[in-house]
Amino acid sequence: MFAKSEMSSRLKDLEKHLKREHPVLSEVVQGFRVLDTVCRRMGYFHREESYATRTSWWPLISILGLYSSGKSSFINHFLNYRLQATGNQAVDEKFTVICYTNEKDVRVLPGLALDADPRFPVFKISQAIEEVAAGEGERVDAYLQLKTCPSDRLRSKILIDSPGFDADAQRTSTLKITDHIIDISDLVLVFFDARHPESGSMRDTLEHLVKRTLNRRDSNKFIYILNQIDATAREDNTDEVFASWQRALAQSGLTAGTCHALFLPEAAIPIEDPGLRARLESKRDASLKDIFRRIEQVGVERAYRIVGILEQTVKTVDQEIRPLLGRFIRNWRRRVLLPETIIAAIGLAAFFGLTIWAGYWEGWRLNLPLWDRLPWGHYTRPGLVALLILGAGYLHFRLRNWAARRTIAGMLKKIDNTDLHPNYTRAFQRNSRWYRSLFFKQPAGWNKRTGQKLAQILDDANGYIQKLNDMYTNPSGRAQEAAPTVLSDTRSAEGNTDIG
Ligand SMILES: Nc1nc2c(ncn2[C@@H]2O[C@H](COP(=O)(O)OP(=O)(O)O)[C@@H](O)[C@H]2O)c(=O)[nH]1
Ligand SMILES: [Mg+2]
Repeated sequence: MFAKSEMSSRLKDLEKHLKREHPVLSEVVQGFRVLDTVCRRMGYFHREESYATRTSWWPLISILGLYSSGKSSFINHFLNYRLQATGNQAVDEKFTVICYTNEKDVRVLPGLALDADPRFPVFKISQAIEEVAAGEGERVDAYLQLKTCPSDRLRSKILIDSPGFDADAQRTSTLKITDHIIDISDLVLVFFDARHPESGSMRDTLEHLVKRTLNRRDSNKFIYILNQIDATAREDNTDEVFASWQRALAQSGLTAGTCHALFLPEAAIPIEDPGLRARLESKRDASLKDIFRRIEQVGVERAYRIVGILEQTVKTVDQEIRPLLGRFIRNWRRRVLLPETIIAAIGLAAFFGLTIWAGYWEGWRLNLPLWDRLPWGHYTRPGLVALLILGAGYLHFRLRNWAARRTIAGMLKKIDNTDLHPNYTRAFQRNSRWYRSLFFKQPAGWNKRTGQKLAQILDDANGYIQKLNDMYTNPSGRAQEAAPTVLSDTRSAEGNTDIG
């Protein structure tokens, strides 16, 4: 019965991993754990449910784009680590989920390993593949791999490198996975190739992206990158190429996001003309700086958001779940007591009415006919009383059950989020178990200390925010990067233009 649940070891893994790369967040896990316990006591969670796993702990930055546009080269450059294979052929057919490790070496794990991983966005990806590749569990390995890398740049974030977007060769499953990745990403870098600024595959890519970006609230999470602009050096027409590329983006219907032009120093062909080189290099540096800042920033935002989720969850438990359970208890109590009162009243009225009408009362004495004929023995009186109690008790408990079922059904109808129905059903049932009195004020599992625990979590949350502020604000003068500014969507003016 007290065997360790899978969830508890999962949370341990999560905590262990966070300790290495983001100690503040690893403390936040503890807050979620306390909330989990509270919810489990109330019957709202079963053993394997947890608020911690409903949160995605790492911001997801996905790198999409055309074949050979330099996605993998960019990742290597960002990580300052030769992690991904690069080349003009399609070197990587798989999506590669890249996350931090403090081990010295890179490890490559098959897609299936992601299933057991506490980093949940990834977990959801493999689920999505399952849906696309209809139950072929092993197929996950064909689409997805996990790489761990010791680059410090990777702390508190997850990158996803993707196979190129290529017109016809694209299998629907790859496209579906791409869509899913776009959905769950916090930042999406879309790479284009300045060598072929208006190719067919570019049009396909755009068309596909447009579908995903229209009407999104988070469409500003897209950054469009025209890579390999060193290729424009020969004809010295960088600005034209950049402008016509931007036009193509706008014409295809992309209305939000940021554009950048760059090239990757490690891969670029040398630029002869020193003046041109200086110009392109400064454009590139501005772009890279801006992109890197955006990447850093999603990590910062995510950290604050998680603490926000913790606080929000405390409020949900205290101001939503608990009151609903309280309402259940009250409704249920009314559904039991009202009929019982009426039945009792009618019963008594009928009894007295009939006996009075029949003239069985002599003053305060009731003379029931046949009463004296009962075989009175030692146990007759207690026997009669017991029978009466048993009968009443039986009816009472039947009524309690019936009322509980009716109340549960009625209340579920008012809870719009059907995903929560099993949770509420379980918690309601816990409150209507046979040994629970009808007269409790607080839901099962809730006591004085529970409130204190929740208050403590909120207190701790303030402490976490403080620590994040200390972490992300630099007291020695870089005041403009203080937390509040970091939280808003800042965009640099240099080297990029917003579309539209
Ligand atoms: N000239 C030039 N070549 C690049 C640049 N970035 C990447 N490459 C080369 O383009 C090829 C494809 O790069 P890769 O990163 O594998 O592209 P991916 O398919 O998008 O991952 C490789 O041979 C890279 O060396 C760049 O900025 N300029
Ligand atoms: Mg690649």
